[in-house]
Amino acid sequence: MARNKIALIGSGMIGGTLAHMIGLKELGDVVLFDISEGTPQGKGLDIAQSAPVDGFDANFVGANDYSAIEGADVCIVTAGVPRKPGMSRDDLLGINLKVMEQVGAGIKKYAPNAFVICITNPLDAMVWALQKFSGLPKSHVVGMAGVLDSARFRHFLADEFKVSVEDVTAFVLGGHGDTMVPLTRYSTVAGIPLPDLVKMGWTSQKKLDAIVQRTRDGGAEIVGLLKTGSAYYAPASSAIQMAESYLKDKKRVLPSAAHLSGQYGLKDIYVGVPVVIGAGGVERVIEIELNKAEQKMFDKSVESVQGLCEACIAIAPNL
Ligand code: TXD
Repeated sequence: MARNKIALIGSGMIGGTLAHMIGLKELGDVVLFDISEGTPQGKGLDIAQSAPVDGFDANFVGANDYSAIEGADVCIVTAGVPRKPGMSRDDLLGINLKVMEQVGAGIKKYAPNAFVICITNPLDAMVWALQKFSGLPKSHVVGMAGVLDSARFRHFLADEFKVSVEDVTAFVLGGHGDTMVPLTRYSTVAGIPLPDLVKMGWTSQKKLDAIVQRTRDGGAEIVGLLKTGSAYYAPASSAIQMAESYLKDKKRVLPSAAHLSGQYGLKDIYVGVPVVIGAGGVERVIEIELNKAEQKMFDKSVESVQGLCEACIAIAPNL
């Protein structure tokens, strides 16, 4: 059986990290694509030269022409520009929407059967636009944000509780970042919900609220520290968890920006919800009961995503 073929559309900070992690996990052959000449080729060659040391067999190709992604099983899209300090994710919309149009055309032409994971910001609007530009089935176009936001939440909680990150689960809904909806009653340490841990004196509600806010600001905190760009290690790890669930039909339950066709009372929008990812792509959207406070936060998140999509339509009326 031939190896999986994974195309990375965008070979910058996240793209290069994706390529390296895919090699180390021996998930398949990698095509690094970019408009920057030399970057994908150089990173591909460099990672290929690390393979004898780390013991993985895979082909790494760098390309500036979409034909190189022909027949890819998975496409992970980071093409576009990241934030600089002081910029919001939404500020990237104008530039990155045009990039999504080009990427959508390339995938439509050369990899129409791929499972596409979009990372480019503003994520919830870009993945919605990418699905429309590419014309791929909605089950095969998904956005990576919730796995990253919940990983940030899990890291801060594990740090607070001094327990293994492996025993902390987090449940987040909604748009990526500021309007993220962390569901503390569904987030647990070894199955013990956070509200119970507050009652058990493991932490205080005040500290928990601060952790939620720090998670919301997780991206901006790193942008402020790095100054030249945004996070790339945890975003790459998060996208790979989604790709692996597809390639190995693992049916992981992962928070992802998925297309809603009536779930949560919403239609023709992409927003962060828990989904099952398997060989069929996004196989199921999991609908949970929200209490009044959670519903209010979710509605606010949906509103901001809808606003971004309207801004996209104002720029590209054919959407
Ligand atoms: O959780 C999330 N979804 C976010 C997403 C987490 C972190 C970063 N987030 C966003 O990912 C970020 O705001 C950016 O929109 C993307 C990619 O971030 P990265 O840090 O990888 O940006 P880089 O290093 O600038 O890489 C982008 C590459 C770069 O090599 C450009 O040459 C290339 O994209 N690029 C293009 N490739 C193809 N086609 C076009 N038109 C194009 N324009 C730029």
